[in-house]
Order: sequence, then structure tokens, then C-alpha cells
Amino acid sequence: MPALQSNPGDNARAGSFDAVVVGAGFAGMYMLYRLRGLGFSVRVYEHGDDVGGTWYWNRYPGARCDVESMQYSYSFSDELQQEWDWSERYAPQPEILKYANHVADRFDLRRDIQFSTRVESAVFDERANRWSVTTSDGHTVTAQFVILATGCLSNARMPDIKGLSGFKGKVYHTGHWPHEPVDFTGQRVGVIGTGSSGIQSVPVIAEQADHLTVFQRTANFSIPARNLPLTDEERQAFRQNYREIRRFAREEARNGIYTDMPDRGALDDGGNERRERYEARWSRGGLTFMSVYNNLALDKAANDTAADFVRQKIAEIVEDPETARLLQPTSHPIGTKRICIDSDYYAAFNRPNVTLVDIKANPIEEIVPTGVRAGDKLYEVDALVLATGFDAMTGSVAKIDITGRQARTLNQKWAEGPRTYLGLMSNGFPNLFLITGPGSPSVLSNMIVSIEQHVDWIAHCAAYMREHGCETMEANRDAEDTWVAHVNDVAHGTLYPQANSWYMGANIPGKPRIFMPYIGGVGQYRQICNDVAAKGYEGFTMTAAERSKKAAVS
Ligand code: N01
Repeated sequence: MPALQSNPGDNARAGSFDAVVVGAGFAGMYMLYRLRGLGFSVRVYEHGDDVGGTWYWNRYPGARCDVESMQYSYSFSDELQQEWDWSERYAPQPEILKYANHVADRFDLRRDIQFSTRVESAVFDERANRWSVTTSDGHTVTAQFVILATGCLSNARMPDIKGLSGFKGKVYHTGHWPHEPVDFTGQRVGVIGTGSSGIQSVPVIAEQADHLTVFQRTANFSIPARNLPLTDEERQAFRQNYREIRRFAREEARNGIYTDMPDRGALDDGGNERRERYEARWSRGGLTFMSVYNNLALDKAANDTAADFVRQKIAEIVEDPETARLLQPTSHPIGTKRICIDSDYYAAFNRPNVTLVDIKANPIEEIVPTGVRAGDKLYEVDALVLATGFDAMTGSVAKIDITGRQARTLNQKWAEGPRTYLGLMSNGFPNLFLITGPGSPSVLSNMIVSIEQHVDWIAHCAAYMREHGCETMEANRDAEDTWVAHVNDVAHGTLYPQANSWYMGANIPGKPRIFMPYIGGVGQYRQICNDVAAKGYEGFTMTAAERSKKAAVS
């Protein structure tokens, strides 16, 4: 029986809520907290049997956050940020999950979350102006608002490789890792995929496995994390300055991370000075490598200087020249695929028990019961790890059968790519909100900064509607068209579209190629959202309860 320790009011007992929230990751939990604080009745549905979202599912060896833990944390409660002790510069997955559980307990969230339950469908009733939400346990509830807190990287993608189902060993997907410990001791393991998940897991699996074969289709740029235990002094320094750190991350940083802002372009420095700056960032480690200069995402010649630096580092670390050459990315400008942050990834290839296989030159032909056949060669393995990524940003939304006005589904509307106004709503789907949806900075930012901004905006909006007697809110078609064009224009002013990335939907066969996140930066985006709200939700139509009833009847 799905867990629910709710103490609902009369309406909620009758299956009628102010809001249904889909997902109990960081977005869903905070959404519940905010709406509950405003006196709304809320039911959260979560497919997993506990909170944590992406951190609940991604338990693969080496999984840890690539944003520093003191910044990858909620800011809405000063008590919470003052009392929680992060142990390392980059928190490992079990610690992030522990934090999510702590938040759920501390704010008593679980009583409104129904676990082990998928939302199967949501249908908008134009007469009642309410959503009917049907779940995997066969129940249907109604709600004024449906809020999709489904996560951008939650829909793990199994690759379509011939013979996979016939493999006789164990097959694991990094995004759907078992809850019980996996021990690769004495085994020959194959890892397919060299994005962030593969790059984090390879050094850890290499330590355990008898032999590890890494199947690489596209080499990726990775920067050392330089992870270390956090000292009390470091934690204190953050805590004392949290007010300014959070303000900067929200309002000034492009990516929601507190860091130095670059004041010059890469070509403004001479070769020696540039190299020194890259060296300093490489030694410091982490995502801020890409903010050493202000034009790395804009100017190919500038970008090449950073890419060359990292390629050179790879050549210095990896002893075998042919392996080093294969690991040097050449297919895309640095940073145009999500840059990876690793702990000893390149050095792992110096181990005698690790082999790199170039499946770009010699594609996987098939998986046979005992291994992987590529380039006419059989690589025998006992276990396979698929680090093959996600149907990102839209995949989890698409799994829910969402029907808006005039019986049109969201999947029909988004068949040529997602269309939203501000990444928050889509025309034709009143009172349906997305948290960190396509068209918002989301995955290009510190996710928690973006989640908090969206949740706060949606919460204010719901309160505003209640205060003004409004029953529905809907993105206007023209505002949506203008926003989609703007998101596109901004993206095409950068180098990002040059990569076959999951940002573009390029990892999913048949998915329309559209740059999905908004690249204008979280500070600018926040300002736009605030301005829209200040102008009475410009670009949205809100309908008062009486008017909308008449409109629906006529
Ligand atoms: O997935 P990916 P990921 N045959 O899509 C390859 C976040 N994240 O799970 O590039 C062979 O990046 C594919 O090859 P190619 C982070 O935002 C964060 O690693 O398509 N190979 C690629 O190498 C990240 O960007 C953290 O040629 C196949 C790999 O699989 C996002 O999640 C940690 C294949 C997939 O890479 C996704 O990362 C981990 C096939 N059929 C993840 N299909 C943090 O630190 C795919 N590939 C917070």
C-alpha cells in the first residue's frame, strides 16, 4: 500500500485538492512546503518509494554532485542552511539523499506525499476548470493546479542495441541503479557511455572490477573536481556569508553559482597569461573552469584555447598516446555538452585493468550473451553498466498523458519540440505549471537555485489568483511564440547548438532538435519573471471564477 500519512481536510478527503504536485525531488518537496505554508491543500505523488528524485534513482558508484555542496542546497530556510553539515566539497549521492530525507522530516512533508505511485494522466475539465489526475493505483483526484516537478534528468534511457536483452550477465543503468549494494569484485565489467555518469563511475568501478572495458562513442571534456573533506572553517565561511552568496547566485551569476565573474575574453590575454589562468582554474577544479573568460561559449577561437588546454592535460595524464588521443574530445566546442567533473577519470586509463574501446570508429554491432561485439571483436564481460543518459527535460513529462483544452494532448502539441512561455506554462494547458521546464535556465544552472525561483514564482502566482478570485491562468499563444523565438535566438548566438547534446534532444533518435534550456542566465531570467508578475502576469490570461464558468457554459 503506498505510504501516505496525510491529515487532509474535507475536500482533500474527498479527493479534491488545490494542487497536485508530481514528483518528490527537490522541486516537489519545496513546492509542497510553499503551498502548504500558504494554506493550499496539496497532494504530491512520487513514483519512487521515498523522496530525493534524481538522487533517489542515480545511485551508481561515484555519483556525486558537480555543484559544490554548500551551494547545492536549499536557501529558503536559514535554520536549515545553518544547521546542516556537508562533509565534502562535492556531496556524494548518499549524503544528498540523507539531506533530502532530513528536509522531508524537518518540515513534516511526508504526510502529503503518496509514494510508489505514478501519475498516469491529467485531463483538464473545461467545464469545471479543474484537472482530473489519475494515478497508477487506479485512483482519480481533482485539483485546480497541477505542478510538474518531474525533474529534467529522470527518464533513464535504455539504448537500442541489438542483443541487449539476451545478455546473460547483469545489466545496470546508472540512472536506475539498484538499492542493494552492487559488488563488481572479480568481474569483467563493460561501461557504455562517457557522459557525466560514466565519467564519475569509471574510476570507482575500475578499483573494484577485475577488468573494466569502457565503450566510448564521443569523448567528453572533464575537469578535475579536486574533491576534499570540508573543514569547519570552510563551512563557517559560507554560513557567515550565505546572505550575499545566495543573493549573488540568484541575481548576478549566469549559472546560479557563486564565483568570480570573468572580466575579459580569452583572446584579450597573451598565451602565457592565458595558460596561467587555465592552470589556476584546473588546479582549483570544478565547473568554474568555464567561467575563466567571458566569451568561451560565444567565440570559437576563444573556446579553442580552453579546449586545447584540456586536450593537453589529457595527453599529460594518460600514459598511452593512442588512448590519450581517443580521450581528447574533438567533436564539439568545450562546454557545449555539459562539462563533466571527475575524480581521476583520465588517470583510470593508466591502470592495467582498464581498456578504452572506440565505438565511434568501430560501432557496437551487437551484445551477445557473453559480451559486446564491436569492430569484429568480442569484448567478454560479466556485467554491463549503461551510462547512456536520459530523455532529458521533456521525457518525464511525455510519460504522463496530459490532455488540455479541446482534448489536445501535450505530447501532440510538443511533437515538434517543447513550447512554453518562460518554461513555466504552455498555451492550451491552463493551471498546469512546470518547474525548471524547457525554456527556463534549469539544467544550465545550479538546479536548486532555479527550482527555488520557479517554486516561489508559482506559489506567489497561486496566492495572487486566490486573492483576486481567479480560477484559471493560461499562457497566451503570442507570448509563448515570442518566448520560444527568444530562447532560440539566444541559443543560436552561442556555440551550444554546435554539439549533438541532450540539451538539443540529439541523444534520442527522432526527438526534434531544439535547444531546450534558456541560456540567458538565471539572473536575467529571474528579472524577466519578476517583471512579468509585477505587470499583473503579463503574457498570461487569468480568468475570474464567474467569468470562466460563463465562458465554459456559452
Ligand atoms: O548521460 P549523457 P549522463 N551506444 O547523455 C553514450 C547530469 N549528471 O547520464 O555522446 C553507445 O551525458 C553517449 O554517447 P554520445 C549532467 O547534467 C549530473 O552521463 O551520444 N553509446 C554518451 O557518452 C549530465 O550531463 C551529475 O555519442 C551511447 C553517454 O552514453 C546529465 O546528467 C552526474 C549510446 C550518455 O551521456 C546526463 O549525464 C551525472 C549507444 N546506443 C549526470 N547511447 C552530477 O554530477 C548513449 N551513449 C550532478
